Amino acid sequence: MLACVLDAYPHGALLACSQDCPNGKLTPAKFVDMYKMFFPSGNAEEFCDHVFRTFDMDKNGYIDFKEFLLAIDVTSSGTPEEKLKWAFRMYDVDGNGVIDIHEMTKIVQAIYDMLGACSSNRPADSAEERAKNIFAKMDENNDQQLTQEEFLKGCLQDEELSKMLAP
Ligand SMILES: [Ca+2]
Ligand SMILES: [Ca+2]
Ligand SMILES: [Ca+2]
Repeated sequence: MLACVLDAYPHGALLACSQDCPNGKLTPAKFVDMYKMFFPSGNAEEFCDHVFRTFDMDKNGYIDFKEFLLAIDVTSSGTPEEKLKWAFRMYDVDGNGVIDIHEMTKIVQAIYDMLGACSSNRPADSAEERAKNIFAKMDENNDQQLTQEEFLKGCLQDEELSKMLAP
């Protein structure tokens, strides 16, 4: 369901960056603009925040050229495992090294919002149900937290999950 999202990402970012960011710095506002070109009918802002946070490695508020290249590299030619590690960082909203159910729900909701009116892409279950299902599948030791290991293992074992979380 998300294949189009990350497919669109590298090319769109490249475009936005070369045209609008002569100083090589991609700001959150530019980033959202770029996403809106691909998802005009949905609300992409929240999802963009999460993607931006993931790519802004040094947390200085913009994506510089080096971060940008790294992002392009991972999203276009990274191994499944590398992509999943990036996805894990996106889902781990507070950066404490584990994903809890609230973080999972938040991201899934943001993805749903972005897909918006694009109803053919939008699954029938709610974001909360979806997040719970993902969690149940991945949380091996039932401690209500997903470690990077559980996340990677869960995705690599389940193609459908993998496609949804890190297309
Ligand atoms: Ca940065
Ligand atoms: Ca966390
Ligand atoms: Ca766990």
